Formats: sequence, C-alpha cells, structure tokens
Amino acid sequence: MKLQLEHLQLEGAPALRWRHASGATVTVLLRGAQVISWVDAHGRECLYRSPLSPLHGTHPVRGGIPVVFPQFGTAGPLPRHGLVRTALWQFVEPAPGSRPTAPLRLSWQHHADQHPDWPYACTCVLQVQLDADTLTVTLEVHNQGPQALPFCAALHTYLRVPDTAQTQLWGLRPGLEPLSFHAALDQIHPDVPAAMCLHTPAHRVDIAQSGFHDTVVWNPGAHHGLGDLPAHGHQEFVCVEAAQVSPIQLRPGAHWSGSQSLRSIPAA
Ligand code: TA6
Repeated sequence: MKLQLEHLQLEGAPALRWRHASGATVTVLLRGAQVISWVDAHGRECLYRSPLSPLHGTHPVRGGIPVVFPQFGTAGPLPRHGLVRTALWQFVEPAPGSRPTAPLRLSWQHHADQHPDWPYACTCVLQVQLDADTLTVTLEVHNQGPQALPFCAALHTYLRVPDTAQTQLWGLRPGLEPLSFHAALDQIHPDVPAAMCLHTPAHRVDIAQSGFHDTVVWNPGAHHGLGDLPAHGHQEFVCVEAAQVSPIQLRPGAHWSGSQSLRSIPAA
C-alpha cells in the first residue's frame, strides 16, 4: 500500500503526515520526532495529546509518543527524559526505488562536543511504519564514538481512552490480574512478555514490544498539578511505555533498536 506523504505546519511546528490507502494516518513533528496523532482506518484517534501543550516552542509536547533518550526520567545530569524530545530531527528521504510501504525515518545526530554532560557521538533514527490498523515505532541507536555509549530510552506512548475508570491493562505479567486505573500510578515492569492489551468497553489496543526490556505504566491521577494537562485530562489516557530503564552499554560502532507495535481493534 502506498503511503502518501504530506509536509505541513501545525501550530507553526513543521510536521509530516502519512496517509495509508485504508485512510489511516500518522502525524509526526520534526521536533522530537514525536508522533502526535495516529488515526486508525476507522477514523479513531488512538493517541492522547493535551490541548494545553503547544506544538511549537521549547517545552516537550504532552502526548502522542515522546522519544526518551539517552536518559530516563531524572536518573542523570540531563533534562528529564533526555535530550531528543525537544531537539529538531531530520526527515530521511526514502532511497530512490524504495518500497512504497517502507518505514518512514527521521534522524538525530549528536557529536561528542555538543553537550558537556553527554560527551558521546551517535545517530538515532526513528522509524514509523503505518498499516490499516497497526502503528509500529522503532528507535535505532548507532554508537559512532570510540567508547561504549551508555543510554536509557523509551517510547513514552500516551494511549487515548474514553475513561480510565473503565480501562484495564492486561498481560503485564503472566497470571497477574489486569491493571486498573483508579488513582495515580507510575510503575516500572521489568522483562515484560511480548504482548499486552489495553482494554476499554468499546475498543482495545494490542501492544507488543521488542528490544526494550521494560514497560512503564503511568497515569498522573486527579491531583496531577501539571500545567500542560487539563484538570480532568488524566481520565483520557494511559501511558504504556516501551522502555529501557536499566542502562545499556552500546559498544563502539554497534547498533541497538527497540520497537513498540500498537494494533487498534474496535470491540466486536
Ligand atoms: O514515564 C513516567 C514518567 O517518568 C513519570 O514519572 C512522569 O514524570 C512522566 O514520565 C511524564 O514526564 P514529563 O517530563 O513528560 O512530564
């Protein structure tokens, strides 16, 4: 299926939108290579984005799929969740003759002298693969320096739900009761099996990950106090994040990649 590519400005922010023949679309900001919208073939917006979070400017956009790299949270000297989610990425033009369904790629390059607290040379590529009911996002890291590259990473996915009170996350661990969302929670689940499901009465999203060892589940709850989230915004999303919270040491010249695949399935 051919993907139609559109370059656009959203609230003054450069973005790309790909449209699948099924009608599904994905929209990605060049800033942060952040997916900010995924509409499935049934016309359902599957990701949450806060109406109080502008797309332009310097603050991270709250919603969609923020890319976390090379630091997770505040576990290190860099800004929370690292450097790349507010950086300008470059769209990688598809090679001539590449398949029409080739994943779409954006790249970010860092030189060892660019940031005193992170003296490493690397290139990251974010790949976005869109099908009728599935979105797969892959983060690739290439260590271009002479020493091992230490990093953590995550795809910090905000899955939109009608009401968190009627939402359950299945499959975090075999035999574990599904996770419900009646209060703030911020959980790191190591070594998650491959497949999970975010279930609501009218819809579910099957979630699979590879390369990332952990899954982080987050909802800020009613007393979130976040200036870029409406008072009741916490009721409209659950973050299910493919994450590598424990640091990876990537050998010189080596590559690493991690993916999250999301499949949107209306209730029968
Ligand atoms: O992934 C969960 C988390 O680390 C939470 O602790 C919370 O900080 C959330 O990420 C959002 O972080 P942000 O910097 O986007 O507000």
